[in-house]
Amino acid sequence: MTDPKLNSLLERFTRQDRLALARLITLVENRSAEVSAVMERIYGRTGHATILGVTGAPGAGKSTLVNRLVAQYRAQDRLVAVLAIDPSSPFSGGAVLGDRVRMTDHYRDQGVYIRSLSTRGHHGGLSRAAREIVKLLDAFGHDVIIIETVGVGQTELSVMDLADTTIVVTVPEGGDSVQVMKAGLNEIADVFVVNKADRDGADRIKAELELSVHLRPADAGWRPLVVLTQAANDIGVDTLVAAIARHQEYQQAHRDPARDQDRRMREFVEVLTSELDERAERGLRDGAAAPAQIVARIREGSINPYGAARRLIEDRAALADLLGAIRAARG
Ligand SMILES: Nc1nc2c(ncn2[C@@H]2O[C@H](COP(=O)(O)OP(=O)(O)OP(=O)(O)O)[C@@H](O)[C@H]2O)c(=O)[nH]1
Ligand SMILES: [Mg+2]
Repeated sequence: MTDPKLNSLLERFTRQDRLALARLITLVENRSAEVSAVMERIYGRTGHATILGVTGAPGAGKSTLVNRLVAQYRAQDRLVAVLAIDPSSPFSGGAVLGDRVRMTDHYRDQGVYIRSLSTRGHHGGLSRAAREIVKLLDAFGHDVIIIETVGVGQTELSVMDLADTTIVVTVPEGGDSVQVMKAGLNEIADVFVVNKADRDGADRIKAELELSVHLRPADAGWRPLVVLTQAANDIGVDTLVAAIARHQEYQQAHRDPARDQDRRMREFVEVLTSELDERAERGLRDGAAAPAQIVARIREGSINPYGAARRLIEDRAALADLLGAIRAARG
């Protein structure tokens, strides 16, 4: 993409053109060379949104609940975005669970932006892509951003790191709270939801979760709240909204500068390392001039990768050439 094209796209983005937002998100999904420039330009507009993470076992009712949350925040006249991290294959059309809920209720509402991000094809860069999309949604002017993800793998969990408030959804069915503990979800929860409270055993799960919360040391900070909901019947969702608000107030009152610094540092390290990673890969692919001999020797197997990597890293000029190749390729 040429600079004027990118500029006009960004200009439309700042005028809250939803198509421009969609285009920029697609750039992130495709890991285009322009992503860093885009992020650098929009970053100053971020920091306004409240970011909620909703996670839990497949079929727990996360999407149903997110739908209800969207309705509640819309009733408060807030602009809402939903990012669904979708583990389903693009080919099977998401038929993981036949009855899973799609967030179609709000498709006509211009105050709601819904996007899904497939977990496939990110080569471990899912959390970076998710982070960048959240930044875009934030910079666009959304007040509330809800990220939905199935709490299974490590990458899905790392996405929850983006959230200001993490909501872990459980259900009364067989041993679900035990699964939650095993998956480490109890450690990241700010609010527990026991959904499908119309079914037997919801009170017992709630008591179990509350017990586990109370077993924490008194000085451990925020004690997660436990909320019963019936997302399908729109019951308990207002209580959940109140619990989320309480957590946010707690965080406001207990701002921890050290935690903010850590978070910024983590973000910087993540951006820096993946930037180096992507530049090196592109540089090698686009045939940066200097490391050509090394690449030739790698290909024929006459040098081992460790020796080759060390030589390249220690040769400042070659390294600069390799990492700079992207700029040359773009300009
Ligand atoms: N009985 C009952 N069923 C519910 C409730 N909430 C949601 N469901 C149903 O549970 C099923 C799964 O709901 P989803 O919202 O798709 O669950 P999910 O957690 O988003 O599922 P995945 O995204 O596939 O992991 C649907 O059939 C819902 O109608 C509830 O409170 N009670
Ligand atoms: Mg879902």
